[in-house]
Amino acid sequence: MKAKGKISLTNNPEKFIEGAIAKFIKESPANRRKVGRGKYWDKPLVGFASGNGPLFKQYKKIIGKFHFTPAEIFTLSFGKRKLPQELSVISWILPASEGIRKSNRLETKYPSRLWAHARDFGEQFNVKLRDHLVEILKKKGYQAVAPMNSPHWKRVRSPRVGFASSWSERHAAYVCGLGTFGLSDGLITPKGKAMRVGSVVTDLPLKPSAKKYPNHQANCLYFFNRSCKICAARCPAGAITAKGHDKDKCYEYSYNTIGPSKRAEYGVKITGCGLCQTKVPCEHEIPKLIQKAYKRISAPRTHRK
Ligand code: B12
Repeated sequence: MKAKGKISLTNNPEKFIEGAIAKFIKESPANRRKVGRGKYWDKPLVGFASGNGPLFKQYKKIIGKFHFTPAEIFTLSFGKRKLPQELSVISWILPASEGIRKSNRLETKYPSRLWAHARDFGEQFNVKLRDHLVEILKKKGYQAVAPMNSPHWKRVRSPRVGFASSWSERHAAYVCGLGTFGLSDGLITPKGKAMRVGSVVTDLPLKPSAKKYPNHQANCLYFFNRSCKICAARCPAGAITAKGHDKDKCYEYSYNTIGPSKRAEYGVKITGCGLCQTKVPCEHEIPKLIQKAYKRISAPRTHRK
């Protein structure tokens, strides 16, 4: 007998997927910190999009020809004959827990030990989460692929956009209505920018999430009113200016300048940096001023006397 009120994949697929992701975050031992108590990631944000939407085609121009459409990664994974008419994209945001964020807020030069652990072990959890969701969907009879876990995914060095890859998790999250890009390039979501992202492409039909933001930079205070730039002041590599994010400087600092000594000290294979993601107004929320503006726009108009 079915448990009363249980959300199934057939009666509410979106809620079912959200529940499965939230449950894994809550229960998986891989989300438990190796140092101290607590988790790497808090409750997620989850969004959905049609894989056939026009933005994925536009990404061929915005990012580069090398960026997969959902249909391309699906075909590479399962062959052309398996390509259905409709595909869906599921994207999630893993907000860094308060302890991780707090520790990095205190830093001015290097990422904290906890931040580096979240970058390394927390992303290992994210890899498991992608596989877990693919497994669940397969058990229910649907095909699914996590582009970033696929052998077809690759890093790309493009002459036009610099460091990139054949599937950008943030661009997928943007299509799923989960946030917009900031001056630092970080995706600013209702749970902020101190987070990691994941996604899966599937043939399970899902209702696309609402598109909440007016443009792809709307949640950044600098793009909103030319103020802030706190992420630029926080960057120890001088990689962020009014012109945007210098990926080469960012890479050089986090991988080559601080990387070798901190990797050994913290016991990780990769440290990240993330100072631009903490102690900024978009760390764990959309900046308050922008939230107010959204409320004004969506508030019902009252009759003036
Ligand atoms: C390559 C890479 C890097 C490179 C380059 C980053 C970059 N900007 O692309 C380097 C080494 C510098 C880097 C650094 C870091 N990374 Co990194 N990295 C990646 C990786 C593997 C691929 C990114 C990719 O494909 N980018 C594609 C290019 C084109 O993206 P872009 O240049 O940012 O895109 C711009 C344009 O497209 C533009 N745009 C122009 N016109 C339009 C129009 C529309 C409609 C849209 C939507 C966009 C758009 O908007 C964007 C922002 O300016 C992803 C994992 C993944 N598969 O996504 C993680 C990822 C981006 N990194 C991540 C993180 C956390 C970091 C670090 C904070 C390190 C750390 N963990 O401590 C730093 C700083 C990140 C930053 N400020 O962007 C997270 C992002 C989380 C977030 N909050 O945004 C990701 C998504 C990993 C994950 N799974 O969560 N990273």
